[in-house]
Amino acid sequence: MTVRLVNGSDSRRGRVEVLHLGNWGTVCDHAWDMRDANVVCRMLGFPGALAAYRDAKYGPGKGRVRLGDVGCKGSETNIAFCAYKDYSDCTHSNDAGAACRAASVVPQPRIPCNRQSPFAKLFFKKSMIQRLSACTCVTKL
Ligand SMILES: [Ca+2]
Repeated sequence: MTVRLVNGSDSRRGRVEVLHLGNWGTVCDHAWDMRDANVVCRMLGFPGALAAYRDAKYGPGKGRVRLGDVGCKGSETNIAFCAYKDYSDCTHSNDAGAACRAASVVPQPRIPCNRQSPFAKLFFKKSMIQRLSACTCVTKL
């Protein structure tokens, strides 16, 4: 099953939608909780969830309310492996939402420093202090 987050202020939050047989649908918030949101967030490449929202926090979706009574343990790699009903009598006023934790900071790639790089200046200065002839810049993720 494929998921996405819709209508949030950034890619880490939004209304949870699932793709099934070519159609995007929403998730009923009955039984929607952090364990379920954790699975959704990890499916999207985030380390986990910050919050699980009910009552269409990110607005009502369109299409079918695709999943109901989602009962993840929290360790599943896909919401398809969780218990759920593939039908729901919810309306879109009960669409579930999620906010995901930001991806953890990983060792960042070092790029050659140059004066055009927006992140170069600080590092260039620092390297001058250290009397280095070259410096390295760190890209901001
Ligand atoms: Ca649940």
